[in-house]
Order: sequence, then C-alpha cells, then structure tokens
Amino acid sequence: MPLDQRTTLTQFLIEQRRRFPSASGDFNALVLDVALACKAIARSVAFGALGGVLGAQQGSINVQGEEQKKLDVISNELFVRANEWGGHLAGMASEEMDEPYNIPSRYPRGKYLLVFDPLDGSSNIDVNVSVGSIFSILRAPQEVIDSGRDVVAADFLQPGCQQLAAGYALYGPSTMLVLTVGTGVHGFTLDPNLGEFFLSHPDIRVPADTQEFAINASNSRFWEPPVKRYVDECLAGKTGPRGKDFNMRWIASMVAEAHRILMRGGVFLYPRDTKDPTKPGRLRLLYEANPIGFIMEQAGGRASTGREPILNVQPTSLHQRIGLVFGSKNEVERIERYHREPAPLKDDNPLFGERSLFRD
Ligand code: AFP
Repeated sequence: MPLDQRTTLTQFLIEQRRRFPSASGDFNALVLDVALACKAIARSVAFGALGGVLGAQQGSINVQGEEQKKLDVISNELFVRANEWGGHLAGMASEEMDEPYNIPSRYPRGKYLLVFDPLDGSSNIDVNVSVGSIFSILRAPQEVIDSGRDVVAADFLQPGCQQLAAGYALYGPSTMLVLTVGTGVHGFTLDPNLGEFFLSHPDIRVPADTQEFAINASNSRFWEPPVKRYVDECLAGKTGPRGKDFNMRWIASMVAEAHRILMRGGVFLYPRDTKDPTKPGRLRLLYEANPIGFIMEQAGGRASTGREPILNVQPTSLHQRIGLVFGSKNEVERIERYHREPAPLKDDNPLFGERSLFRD
C-alpha cells in the first residue's frame, strides 16, 4: 500500500496540532516517544521464549505486592528510557515503581506528567495471550512547571477528567496503538516492516447496546448485590427480565477486553467487592481505570465505579485501587441504576432465590 494512502501516527498528530497554532509540538513529541516505547515492548514481547524474557523476575515484588515478570521490568525500563530525555516531562509514575520518577538532572524538564502501566495482563505473558501498555498524560501543576522542582505523588493526584490524552498499545496478533487526545478515539496498526503506526481505525465508536459481558465469575461470592443482580439477569437470558441471551468473555488482560469492547461493544466489570477489605477493587485508578475510562467516554461509551463516573473520582494515592465498570453506555447506566436502587428483596426476585446461578 503506497504511503500516501495511509496516515502515519506522526501525520495524524501534526494534523491535529494544526488546529492549535500556538502549540509548541512538545505534546506530539511526547506521544511519539510513548509510541516508540510501545514498539520496543512489542518487539520484546514478540520474541517470547526466544528472547529469554518469559517468567518471573527473581525475588522482585512490586508495590502492589505482586510478583514482577521479567517483561514487567523490561517494559518499565523501556518506557522510562524512551521518555525521560525529551524535555517534555516533569515526571512519571508507573505501576512498577513505588514512587514517582524524577527526570534526571542531565535532561531538561517539561510541562507534562506521564502515568503508565507498562505491561497490563502480564500474568498472561507465559501463556502467549494478548497483553498491552496503558498510558495517561496529565499537565503538571503550574508551580511544578515554574519551579522545575522534583515531582511528588500529590502532583499526580488529578481526577481523570483532567487527562490531556490517554491510550494503550495492544500486543496481540497485530500490534495496535489506540489513542485519544480528546477528539474521539483512533486506532493505529503497526506495520512491523516499516516500524510505523498507521491509522487503521479512525473514530472508533462503542455500540450503546450489547449482549456480551466480561467479569471474573470466580469472585461471585464477594460481589455486592447490584452486581449479582446484573449478572444473574444476564445469565437468565431470554427467559429472564432482560429477555435476551448474553455471551460472556474473560481474558484477564483488561487492555484486551477494552479493545474488544471498543471494536464490537460489551461491558467489563471488575467491581468493588468484599474479597479483601483492604482493597476497594482490583484495578488501579491512575494508570488503568482513568485512561481506559477517558477512551471509553471519547468513543461514546461510559466508565464508572458503579456509583459515579470514574473520571470524576478525586485520587487519594498513586497506586489507589478502584471498582471499575466500562463499555456500552446503556449497560453501564443500567449497572449504575442498580447501585442506586434498593436491592430487590430476595423473595421478590426468583433470580436471587434457590434458582440463582450465583448464589451466596
Ligand atoms: P496483571 O497485569 O497482574 O496480569 O493484572 C491484570 C489485571 O490488572 C487486568 O488487566 C485484568 O483485568 C485483571 O488484572 C485480571 O484479574 P483476575 O486475575 O482477578 O481475573
């Protein structure tokens, strides 16, 4: 395919920037550095066992208390190296680093903050299932920009509605970069020969309705009543209150589930549950829920805690966990409604009685 029939990521960003004549180009350069990190991670992931990169990093546990994979560590390093030198960033924060990363003094500092999960779904790596990188770009507080001081966790604690851009790279059968800069959601596919991302999925829209949901059903005994109700009603299919059959999927790579939902609709739930009272959810707010939430909203979908829009949540800590529901708008709104309504009495609803598919 001749180049003039396809838009590269660089062309796309330049064309977006022309709408803001005063823009310095720093933002575009930052997104391209992020894309470079993603290309380097895609290459490491693609070599698999041949690259000697599979398996756990000996003796390494991240701030989440999770064992780090070798590729978690490599991907984090690639993100840091690709983005620290350009002069666009005031600092970075990552799932794999306990504290914010300060730009070394040998490099200039800039006005943006980069937050990322370098390899989401990495527990799937050893079984060759799709994984991805998720990122979010925020503006640094003005006082940080003016003073050039080191960043601290508090600088990153901005609600998701303040994100300037968000995206993910998906390392699947093909490598894709899906990006929003606040003007819809656009998907780019990596041409592995040229090493370029080309616009392949312009203006992605999430269908408002769906018959597909994704949830880790092994947690059903810990779900709160609104989630139990929603899932029971889906499982009851044509004979239940929804009057239609539903399909279920669970990949355990949120980035892959988000991509499926962007492509064909669906709803994803990793809700707050009672499994571990110290963890109000499984997913992380700043570098998982917020960027995916921004992408969903920009694609006409919805993202929520179940109780409020995810993008309205004021973060309280860098690695904060949260309940997350996202995807087709009408389903997410239904789940939010179930959270607002009083729980139906068990006797009133046969789905919560003896026939319940997910009984307590
Ligand atoms: P890892 O990156 O540790 O594999 O976690 C992936 C994840 O954060 C998210 O991508 C999945 O949706 C979720 O965890 C899967 O969690 P369960 O293992 O509880 O299904």
